[in-house]
Amino acid sequence: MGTDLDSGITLEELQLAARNHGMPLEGLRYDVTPVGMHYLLIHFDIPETDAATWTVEVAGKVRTPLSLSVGDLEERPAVTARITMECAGNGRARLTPRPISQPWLQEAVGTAEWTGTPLAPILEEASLDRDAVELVFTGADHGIQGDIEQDYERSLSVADAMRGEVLLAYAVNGRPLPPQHGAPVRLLVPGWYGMTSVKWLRRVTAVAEPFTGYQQWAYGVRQSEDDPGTPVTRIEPRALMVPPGFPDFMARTRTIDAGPVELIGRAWSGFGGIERVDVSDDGGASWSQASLGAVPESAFAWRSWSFAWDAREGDRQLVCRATDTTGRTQPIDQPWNFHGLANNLVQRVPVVVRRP
Ligand SMILES: Nc1nc2c(c(=O)[nH]1)N[C@H]1C(S)=C(S)[C@@H](COP(=O)(O)O)O[C@H]1N2
Ligand SMILES: [Mo]
Repeated sequence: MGTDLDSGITLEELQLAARNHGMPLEGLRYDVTPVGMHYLLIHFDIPETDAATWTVEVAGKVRTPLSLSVGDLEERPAVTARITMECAGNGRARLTPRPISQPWLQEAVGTAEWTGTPLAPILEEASLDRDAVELVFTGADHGIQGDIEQDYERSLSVADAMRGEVLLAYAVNGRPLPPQHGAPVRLLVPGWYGMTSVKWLRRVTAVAEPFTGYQQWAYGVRQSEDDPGTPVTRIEPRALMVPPGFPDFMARTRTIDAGPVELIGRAWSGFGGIERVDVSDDGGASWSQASLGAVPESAFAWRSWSFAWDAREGDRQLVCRATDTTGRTQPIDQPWNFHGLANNLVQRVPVVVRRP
């Protein structure tokens, strides 16, 4: 059937996959992902929220606690920024042995225009105590993970939370946030993997000790459960292409007529701009450089690329690989980690090129 995926996906993984959808790769065509095509990741349930009565509390180690309604946030200076978001678990389902969680293949990405107000001036207004080291962001969703009952919570150091691009967002692609993307207010941390951007944001708590909650631990690159590991932060570079030709319904393998074909795709990195994208049609034995689209206006948005492919008859395997301005690139063979995080293995697309 032309698929090399491990067939052992469990019903529990399928249950998660049906709730948390990815962006169909043909969505790479759009500069801004239509909201319904943007990937989704929701650990527990989408909570019931009411924008009319919602408040975000700023509390803990602050001199002036704040309680901000959605109206208060809308009255503050507004910023709209194009931001590519990706789930840290993207690619996990291709690892062997497969880390059991949301089984992303490679589609947990999207780019939206988020509107909100910068967090830094709000923290300045609240006036953090001198011993505050981190801000803990608490969502309204609640559940059990790793046998621990919890609200969804993540923290940032004071320095990271004070970065100018960090927003409390209340709109996406020009409309109020829909329930699944965090209505009525979410945190948005451009350049970082998605877990940091807490949805249904209820509380921002300044604390004097580093936060050690479950989700802070769970997003670490570690080799085993008791390995202290390295926290996942910024998005590793990745390029994806729109698979060319047409698919087989089940296997998704591609068929295309021989001749000139324009391959198109996007590339991004949370560490800096994209420097180059390389394309191979022989599984990575030989590479050519793709043409890059204009440098995006936003430092946190993906960059388009295209490649004039001469599709010769036979079985081909397309591969694309991004390199960012810091020299980070994508592995050809994936190193494994326990939760399958920050995994940016190159995309491989098998294509049957037929005589026209
Ligand atoms: N409150 C809350 N915030 C959350 C999550 C969640 O489950 N609850 N999931 C996180 C993860 S893991 C990701 S990848 C992003 C996904 O954002 P999106 O669904 O808007 O694409 O939200 C993050 N924020
Ligand atoms: Mo995620």
